[in-house]
Amino acid sequence: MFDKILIANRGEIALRILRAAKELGIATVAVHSTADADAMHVRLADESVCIGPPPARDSYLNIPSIVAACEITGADAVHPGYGFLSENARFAEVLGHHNIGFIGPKAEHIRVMGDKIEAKRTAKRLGIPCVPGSEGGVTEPDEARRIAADIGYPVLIKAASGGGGRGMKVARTEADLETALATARTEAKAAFGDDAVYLEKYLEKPRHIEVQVLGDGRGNAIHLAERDCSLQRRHQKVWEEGPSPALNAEMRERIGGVVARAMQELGYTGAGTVEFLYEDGAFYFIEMNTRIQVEHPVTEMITGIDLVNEQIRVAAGAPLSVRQEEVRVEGHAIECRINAEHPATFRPSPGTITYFHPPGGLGVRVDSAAFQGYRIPPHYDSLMGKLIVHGRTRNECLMRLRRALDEFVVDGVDTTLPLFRTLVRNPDIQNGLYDIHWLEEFLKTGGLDLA
Ligand code: MV4
Repeated sequence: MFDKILIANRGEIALRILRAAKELGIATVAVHSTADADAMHVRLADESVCIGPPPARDSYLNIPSIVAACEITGADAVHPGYGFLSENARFAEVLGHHNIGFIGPKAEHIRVMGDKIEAKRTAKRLGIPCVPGSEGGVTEPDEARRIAADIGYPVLIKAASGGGGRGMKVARTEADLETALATARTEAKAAFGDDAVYLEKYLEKPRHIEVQVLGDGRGNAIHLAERDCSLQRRHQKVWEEGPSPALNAEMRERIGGVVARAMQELGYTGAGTVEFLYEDGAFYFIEMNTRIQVEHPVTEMITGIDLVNEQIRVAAGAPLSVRQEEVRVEGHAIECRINAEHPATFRPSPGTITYFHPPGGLGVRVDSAAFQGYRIPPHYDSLMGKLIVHGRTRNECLMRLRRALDEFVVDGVDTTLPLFRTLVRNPDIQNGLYDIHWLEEFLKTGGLDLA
């Protein structure tokens, strides 16, 4: 097992990793920018190293600084969290060259899944159902027209280096296609330095359902059911829950089994998420994330399995602590991302938290690095904390969530708490009847009346 882990991240996920390391008896090193000198992750770690000025590219993304912090402190592994360097294959390789463990998958798997064309090719080869579309990249209008005529309109053009919704273009008819292709390629080149794009059938009203996996890199891989992350705004998840209100136990077993077998064949190491669009009873692979995700507590609450603990164990060469037959989904969990943003305009609201009172009680978890007196710096994302609630049924979970949201007090900055207090009382949400467009539609049609 590792003796000392360096946490190459900040905020709530840095705390989450600290907790897992401490429970394993592993010493911890925090790194921080000058803007985060008084952050909670720095205070709670055994040691800390300042790695640069506030902009992430000069600190949390600075590979030489982070490697130097490992050398100075004698850390023998790095946990990257999510975002920042978590899906940077070169970072994983550089750490390897310095004999430092990377708590994540093999660099090769990060790289494959980072290229959405390669990811889809790999998924297909492993027997995971994919959205109908081009076999690989598309450059020529004639080729695009042939494929689109075959799969049928509308079609979607996606950037190979995209992901997370950036650089997508819909073509509703053949008349739109040539322009959509040219625009998508130009935008992809500008945004990612790579003009490779591919074509897919555009699904009009799917849900976003993602399967959590864990692999030991030595031929054992399991699934931990799914999360439904359909409630998003501008490709930012807002509310995540598991299990999905749209699936029954049989469908869950079926897709989970397909994904676990695929990851077993791939020899995948650590935590990963296989993302699907789900429409009319069918699953379509879109992407795979090779990191721990923001919404991982939803899965922890319904399975009781500590995902970060498992990540650390397998990275150190240990087997998973749990077998597939031992994984049981118990009850229901919902996560609300509490951002320091205006609840209607979503304008970031950095500043000092003058009062902070998180909710508590049975089935209530708050993952946050915030505290009374903390000054939220303006340099990073606006996630202030996550409220995760568990109940024996979805209805119990919703009732408990309503209570927990009413208990949560944050003064000094705007937060998205009022949005959640409205959502938890909405009939469509209560009935689990929503797709990937529901939230944007709700916000556009004035569903959020904060008067
Ligand atoms: C799609 C799609 C419809 N059809 N692919 C957006 C983010 C990226 N991960 C994939 N995305 C989509 N891919 C096909 N073939 C619709 C979306 C999409 C979306 C997906 C998940 C959650 C929210 C979304 C919001 C808009 C579009």
